[in-house]
Amino acid sequence: MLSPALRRGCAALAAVTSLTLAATACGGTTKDSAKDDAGAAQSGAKADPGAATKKGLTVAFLPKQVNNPYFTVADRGGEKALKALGSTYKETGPSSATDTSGQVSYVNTLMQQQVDAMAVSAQDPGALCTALKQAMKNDIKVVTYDSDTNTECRNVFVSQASAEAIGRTQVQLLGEQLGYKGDIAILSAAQTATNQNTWIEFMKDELKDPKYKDMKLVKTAYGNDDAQQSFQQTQGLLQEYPKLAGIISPTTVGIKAAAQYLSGSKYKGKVKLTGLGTPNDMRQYVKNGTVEGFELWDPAKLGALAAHTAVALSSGQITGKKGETYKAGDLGSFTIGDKGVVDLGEPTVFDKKNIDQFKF
Ligand code: RAM
Repeated sequence: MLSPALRRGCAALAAVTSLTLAATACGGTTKDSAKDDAGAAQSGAKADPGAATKKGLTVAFLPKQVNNPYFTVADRGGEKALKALGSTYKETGPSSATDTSGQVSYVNTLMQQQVDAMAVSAQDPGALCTALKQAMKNDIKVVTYDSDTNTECRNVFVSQASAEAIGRTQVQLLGEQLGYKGDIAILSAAQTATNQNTWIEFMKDELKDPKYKDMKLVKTAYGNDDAQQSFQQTQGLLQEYPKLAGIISPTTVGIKAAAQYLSGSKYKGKVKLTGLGTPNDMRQYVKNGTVEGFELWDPAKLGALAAHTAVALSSGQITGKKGETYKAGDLGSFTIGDKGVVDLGEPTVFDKKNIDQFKF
């Protein structure tokens, strides 16, 4: 874990004073592990940065949930990148974000099919480990993207941005919107989700800052990345805490459902809502005054970076060791950081001034 001093430094860098958040070198949405360099630890191989990029590979995307529009956009980004690299894309995965055993069976099937690499967004950090380790033993490269497993169970984690910046800035946004006063709640996705849980830890740490002394986190609810459950959970939060002042929903499914509920209720514009959403989903709620501002990264770029990382691993250009650098097409060059994590970049804050510039 990061030292408190480093965390504060990272938080300062990520202050929401501009629309684009500052990049931090503070690590991604990853689980701690004794091993620092996951990929290298697995293979013992040496990277050859000059090796030719292999063509004709098959790279499978296994998202948390196939019918989630966020993953549709992300995986399409992966598909486009693989096509440009001369490799084949496939996608498979569960339709529910709480089907952890389903995700394990998909890993096993992909292993039997002898894909060259897989990009996985983990529903649960531990559940997938044994299957992913087995895949790596069979010389299948494993990239996690969006939501990590434990570090020793994959070669590289492609993170959307620094987990710390994502967590802290959502609290900073809500604090500004609330004038730093009132009871707040979190509406998360699945209770096991590595990414959401890591962000929530940073949210709680951010709330320890004295400037939030009049803001109290009263509850964390789970909508399981299901529209109906998220809608009902929002309704339940307002019933349980009628004086609730604000909600943070760090999931594209959750924030959309919460906005839908608030927008049709007496709480519209009164209960503040922020979190992580896609501009396409949230545009109407920003325009009708339900939501002031929220944030996200470009999911298509996350998918593309996962694809490039998988191909770089399969080509031997990288092994997953800290400090290794590789090219990811139009996205530029990336360097692997601590615990085998690569950060895509910086999240963007969307509000009524800029939302029309973003079409995803
Ligand atoms: C949902 C998923 C995903 C998360 C986004 C923000 O689509 O939970 O894992 O990264 O929201």
